[in-house]
Amino acid sequence: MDVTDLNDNRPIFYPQRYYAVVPEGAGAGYPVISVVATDADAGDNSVVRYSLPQQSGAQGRFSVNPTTGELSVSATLPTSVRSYSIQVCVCCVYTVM
Ligand SMILES: [Ca+2]
Repeated sequence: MDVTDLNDNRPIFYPQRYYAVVPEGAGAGYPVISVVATDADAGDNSVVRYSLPQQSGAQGRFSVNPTTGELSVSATLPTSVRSYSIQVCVCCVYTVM
C-alpha cells in the first residue's frame, strides 16, 4: 500500500511580519529582505510561490522573487515616502485534488 501525501496544508509565513530598512536612494535590484513560508506537506505539495497582489502596497516599486521569496527594489524609491507596508502572498503550486 502506498501512502501518498495529500496537499492538505496551506503554506504559512513565519514570522508573519518582517521589518526591513532600506537606505535612501536604494536603486532597482536592491535586496530588501527574504520572506519564507513553510508548507507542512511533502515533496511537490510543499512547493510554494510568492507574489505581490495588486493591493500589496508595493506600488510598483518592489518585486518579489516567486521562488526564493526575496523582496527587492524594482524602481528607485522616492525620498518623500518614509515607509511602506507591503503584503506578500504565498500560494502552494499544487492545488488540493
Ligand atoms: Ca501544500
